[in-house]
Amino acid sequence: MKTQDYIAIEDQYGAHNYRPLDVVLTRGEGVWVWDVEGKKYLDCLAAYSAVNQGHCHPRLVKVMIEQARRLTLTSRAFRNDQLPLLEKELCELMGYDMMLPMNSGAEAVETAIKMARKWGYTVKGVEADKAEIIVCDGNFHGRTVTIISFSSVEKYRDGFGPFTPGFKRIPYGDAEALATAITPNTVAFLVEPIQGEGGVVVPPTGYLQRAREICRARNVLFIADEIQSGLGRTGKMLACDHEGVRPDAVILGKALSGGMYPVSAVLASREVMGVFQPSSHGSTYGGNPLGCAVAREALRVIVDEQLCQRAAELGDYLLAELQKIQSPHVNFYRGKGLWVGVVLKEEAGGARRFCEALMERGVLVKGTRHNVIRLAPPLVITREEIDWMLERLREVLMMA
Ligand code: IF1
Repeated sequence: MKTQDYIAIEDQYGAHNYRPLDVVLTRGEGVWVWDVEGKKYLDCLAAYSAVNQGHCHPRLVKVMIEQARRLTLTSRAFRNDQLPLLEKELCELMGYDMMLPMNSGAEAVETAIKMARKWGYTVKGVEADKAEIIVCDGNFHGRTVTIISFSSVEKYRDGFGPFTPGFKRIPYGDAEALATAITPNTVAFLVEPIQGEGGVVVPPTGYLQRAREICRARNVLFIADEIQSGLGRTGKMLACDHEGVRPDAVILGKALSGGMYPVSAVLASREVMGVFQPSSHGSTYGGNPLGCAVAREALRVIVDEQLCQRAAELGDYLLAELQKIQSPHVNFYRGKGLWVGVVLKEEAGGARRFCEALMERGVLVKGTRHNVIRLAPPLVITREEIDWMLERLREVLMMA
């Protein structure tokens, strides 16, 4: 079957909730993927940073296969011998007391929301059903009804009401707006240290630190959604590390399993995570031994291959080289680590045509917010591969 055959089938049988580029991938290795026609591409999206370790990392494939042969799912009605080890290793690596495993990122965000509310009622003393959580304009935390309830993007919400109350939105990057928005009923501030969907928006230096201080002073939980920004992408294990900020809770997903299998988690102190009691929360697949074994190895790969350091060094190089491209279409470049947004001018006509032109030349990227091209290759990329990508980017950004 050819590309068009697969597309025709998907058009007929698949829900049309995406408009992907017309490339049908069948194989991946490191930073490279191949389509069904045998054409090779450099993957500069890395499945929205889930594949920081590179496609089909041999160590992850090995653990996945071995664990699949041994035991894959017990449910949490029984214990398994992988979950305790992931709990210990992840908590020690990140410096937290406790963790709670889930599967998708959205589920982990929901978990953090439930945790914050329960903490508000049982520890902070907020009156029943009055808890408020503050979030930011331009946020992206997932697709559940509760999460889209506080999205500022109309197309994520349109037709899906009624929505979950209890959220208040403030401008991103504005710590004073946070101070003003907090009331005695505020239990948490939920924030992305860098906004991904928003177009790789890096907040002003000092913002996270200031927000952290405000939350501490006002007895509000500071919760960082590091699902996309965490695990090396920005050049540190957590994006909050750039400002020496330690959130009350951290949400992880995506690269926690290196693209093998969905694994997400919430990390917090004993005081906060302690609000969960038996039967108060859970998931059939959450904490399953297959996912846990893969996540343990995915974390070891990040450490062993020094992916944070690689992202920091190569990210600086990428941004510096990009800034040399005097494109008539580019407004400016921004980003941190191996996570860069090419912000196009309004007249450039949107990111899609540039993404398509790059695809023609063997580079896969995805636009966000219509006028930002996002570059986020697997962190195992080499300098030579970045040069290869830059050559093609130069060509495309200089076209008419
Ligand atoms: C899609 C965006 C990226 C996330 C943060 C939670 C989640 C995500 C910070 C939910 C997910 C995704 C999902 C993907 C597109 C994508 C995305 F452009 F939409 F915003 F990455 F930039 N928190 N991000 O970025 O995690 O439940 O999906 O596992 O197609 O919706 P999930």
